[in-house]
Amino acid sequence: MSIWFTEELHPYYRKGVRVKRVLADEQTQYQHLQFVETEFFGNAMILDGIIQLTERDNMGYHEMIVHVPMLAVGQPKRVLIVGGGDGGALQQVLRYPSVEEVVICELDQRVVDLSREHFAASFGDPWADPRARLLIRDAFGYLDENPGQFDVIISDTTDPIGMAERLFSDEFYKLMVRALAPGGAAATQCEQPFFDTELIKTIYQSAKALVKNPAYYYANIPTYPGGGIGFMYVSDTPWQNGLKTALPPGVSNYINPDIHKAAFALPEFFRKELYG
Ligand code: SPD
Repeated sequence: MSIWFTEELHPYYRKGVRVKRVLADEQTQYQHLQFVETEFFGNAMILDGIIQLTERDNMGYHEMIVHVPMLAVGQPKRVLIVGGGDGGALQQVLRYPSVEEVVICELDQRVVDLSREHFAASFGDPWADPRARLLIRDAFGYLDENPGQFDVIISDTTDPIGMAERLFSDEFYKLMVRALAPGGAAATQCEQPFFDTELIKTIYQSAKALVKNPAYYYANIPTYPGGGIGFMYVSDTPWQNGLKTALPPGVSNYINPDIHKAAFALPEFFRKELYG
């Protein structure tokens, strides 16, 4: 049997992966959740028809969204992951011996349960680490209740559609920066320069009003639209501080010092749009 899964996040662009079999398919309280085994990319999680991660190419996403702010801070102790129920970002955060607690604020328990089952071969079971604390709740209220608490915040979200749209708002960025400890750093899923130029510009302006050193960076992920995705680094601490810090113990498959630096180099059309 061979099935093509075709994603249409934008009405003018499609991409597809060949699927060997469907592993899970359910409507949760919040979304349509599917896990499939693909022919090339290993197991994949799809939410409301959009690929969130695959076993083969998630490392570009998770290593970059996690290590860039973690390395900039140096010795992060308290970390918050907004979303991230698949466990990929959590696995990377737990590589740091300095980390004492990671709070994961995820809305959908089923994402965690099924990811534990279908991504065990790639992520192990990061949820079993005593430093991980899962909260099944909306991040807005949690951020509001925890000013100045986190050395690093990682906003590991879906695309800005439906309930996730608020996670790309000025209100969210204000709450997130307020929840950072002095010198802390955040990184957020911040979409694709070709398809989402205006959204990224708006977010950059929000970030610029809140912190001294925001910057946009990019990673290659073949199963995302345009072959990659970007992140907004949000901090008073310059991201370049992280270049002086060694990667934590454990295997990195995407980030290295050259990639870390090069990720902040932007194509000219987009650099002009963002930084003028
Ligand atoms: N267009 C797809 C964007 C997916 C971003 N979320 C990925 C979650 C991985 N932990």
